[in-house]
Amino acid sequence: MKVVFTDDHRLHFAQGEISGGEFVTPFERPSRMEYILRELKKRRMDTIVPPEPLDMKAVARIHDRGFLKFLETAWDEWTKAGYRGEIVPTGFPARSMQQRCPKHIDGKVGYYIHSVETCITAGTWAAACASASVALTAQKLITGGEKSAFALCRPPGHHAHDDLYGGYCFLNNAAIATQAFRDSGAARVAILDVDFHHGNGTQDIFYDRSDVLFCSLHGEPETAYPYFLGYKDETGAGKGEGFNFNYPLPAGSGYDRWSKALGQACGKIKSFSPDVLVVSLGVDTYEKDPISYFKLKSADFRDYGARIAKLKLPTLFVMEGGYAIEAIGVNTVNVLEGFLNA
Ligand code: FKS
Ligand code: ZN
Repeated sequence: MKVVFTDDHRLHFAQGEISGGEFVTPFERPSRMEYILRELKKRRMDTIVPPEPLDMKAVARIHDRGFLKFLETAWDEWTKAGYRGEIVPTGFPARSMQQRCPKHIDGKVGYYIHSVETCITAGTWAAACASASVALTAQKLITGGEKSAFALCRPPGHHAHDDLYGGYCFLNNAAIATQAFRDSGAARVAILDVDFHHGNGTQDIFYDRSDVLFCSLHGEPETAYPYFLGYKDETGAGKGEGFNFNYPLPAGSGYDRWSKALGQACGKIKSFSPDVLVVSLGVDTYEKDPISYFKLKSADFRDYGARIAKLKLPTLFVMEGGYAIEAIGVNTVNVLEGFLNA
């Protein structure tokens, strides 16, 4: 399986993440990629392909123009306003307020963000673009005939809506690749999101569409980030009704429970009979993940990789989360190896 990757992800490394009222070193940090690369090398799965230059038109198929302009110019505007820290919002267009984008950078940040742990820095836009180009290059490999590919994306993407960033995500890599599959001839695309966190951005982007099926297994929104989306009764809207399936699971869920939900999601994917599958691959379902509460063991990742392979679909794996840094490589590559050896 070819792995698409670039070191440009390093351009995004915020100094801080707001967690428990403190500024801590972000959980989503550059070294995550080193652990994954090391494990890929160890298992000789290291055919690394660099991304092609970013096709901004493909990004604009998913994201709002004003949002893209904001991400591109935010750092410049922020520093020109005299601010010296990383970009953190102060006010939000909350319930009962106007949903209009203001002119001042402070207002714009509040308008385009949905959760404040995620800081923008000088290199964030370049890194987000590089990450999207990784996903698009891997998508092209599959459109060109590869059975599978791994887009080793960073920063991640599944929390990014068409016009909102947050949850460590800026551009929705999986959604951009999904739309690119559609635009290059695939009639139906299924997305399976196995990250611990609900893929709120991806769900919202395709919520009213019947050409893209979205299935997500995640911590229940009552007790897990992103808190405001991911309930079971969110099944799609309009034409998209019946093309969105959420499997929220309670704290402490182990592989037993999790793999039953996976079986249900796989059933939905089979009946949808897609041309291609996009897997939002987060390994923060691991028992020792510092910010999540499922209890998957390293061997379980191999097992579910093999179960995904049983769908017998061209499959694009897109990297999302995973914060138990010493195990992130083993768990990620276990999924890929389980898939390849099925
Ligand atoms: C820590 C709270 C952390 C934010 C969690 C974001 C999870 C991101 C992710 C992604 F795949 F996008 F990286 N709240 N006090 O893992 O879903
Ligand atoms: Zn996650």
